[in-house]
Formats: sequence, C-alpha cells, structure tokens
Amino acid sequence: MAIIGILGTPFNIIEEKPFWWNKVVYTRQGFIDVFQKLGHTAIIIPVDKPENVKQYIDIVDRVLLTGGSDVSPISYGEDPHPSLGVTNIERDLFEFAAIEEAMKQDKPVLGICRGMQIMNVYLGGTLYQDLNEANFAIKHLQAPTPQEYPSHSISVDVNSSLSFLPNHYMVNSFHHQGVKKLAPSLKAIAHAADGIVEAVEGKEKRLLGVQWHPEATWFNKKEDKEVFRYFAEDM
Ligand SMILES: [Mn+2]
Repeated sequence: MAIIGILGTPFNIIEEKPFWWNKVVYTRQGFIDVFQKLGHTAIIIPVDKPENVKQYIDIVDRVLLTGGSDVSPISYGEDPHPSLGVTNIERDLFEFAAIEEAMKQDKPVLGICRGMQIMNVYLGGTLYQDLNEANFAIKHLQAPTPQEYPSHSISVDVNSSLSFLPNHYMVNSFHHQGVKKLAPSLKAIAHAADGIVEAVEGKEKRLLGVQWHPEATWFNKKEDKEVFRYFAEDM
C-alpha cells in the first residue's frame, strides 16, 4: 500500500464563503476517495518554503500535483497576458521543489491539469496563458457543464503509459491554459483534435500528466480510475 502525498491547494482569496474568511489548504475529495477506495493512504502536503520540501517527500511514496490557479508566467519568462487568472508564486515554487525532490528520490509524480502544466514549466516548457486568445477550435473550459460529463475527445498514444486507455477517448475539460512549448524531457502522449496536448509522460523519469480531471469521473468511468491505480501501484 502506498502513501500518496497530495500537494494541497491554498485558498487565499478571502471571501465570506465557503470558509468563513479563513485561509485554508484543501484538496478535492475525489482524490482522497479514489486512493482510499484503492486501499492506499492519501495525505495533504501544505505549501511550505522550497528548502523544506525534502521532509515531505521523504515520508511519501508518490506525489500528486493537483489542479487550481494559473501557473505564473514569470517562471517561463513572460509578462502576464490580460486574461491570465489568479496565480500564486509561492505555490509554484514549492511545487517545482517537490517535482525536483521526487525525481531525485525516483518517486513517481502524477500531474492533473495545472499539475501537468507546472511539470512542463518546471522542466523548461511554456504555456498558453489563455487558450481563448489563441484561437483553438475546441472549448476546453466546459463549465458550466458539470465536471462528471466528458466533453471532448482525445487521441491517445497506445504505446505510452496510458496504453490502458482506448485510442479514442472522451474526457472532461476545465482548463483555459495549455502546453505551448513542450519541455524537452517530456513526451506528448495524448492530444485533442485541435492539437492541444492532453497528456505527457517523462522520457526518463517517472512522470505522468493529464490535462483532464479523472478525480471527477473515476467512480463511474473505469479508465479514469485506472489512471490513479496505475499511478499508485504500477508507475
Ligand atoms: Mn481539454
């Protein structure tokens, strides 16, 4: 049984609800539920100073990078586009350190949505700061359609880590950013029909990233549950 370290999401924009003016760190229940269901232990790792990251990575077997706010373009040398969303540079820097330490300890890393994007940026890639401004043909931010409904298709490389998925697969989509320049040490292993990268794997290291949200669908979609089982047990 594995201990999964989930990088927590800081909720720092203070509004009355849902947390009564309190800053909190959280993760989506879907992540906790799927790992518990599979018989593993999931813990939430809060943002800390990058130099403290080893203490957290030492005590987990695998590292999950979750979704959330935009990656700051500072980290890939760009000024902010007018339609960039909320960023949190402290979270970005701690997650960079977590990826580095996990690779150093040869522990698998799974990135979901923003998690895949930050992996790409850390390894030297860049992002589209806002897909809507870049004239892609597919709606990648499906809201307000609920997250449990898949909305667009992807084509999957059947000779990749995601070989358990069908070549043509339907996913949900809740991102307005996307991979622009792919990091040299990553390989794109799934694409949407408009060319947007929907999954990546490490060429050498144990890295996997998916752009969709299997944590919202795993309970009735066995292929999405398999993403987590593969990460927790086989990757
Ligand atoms: Mn998409």
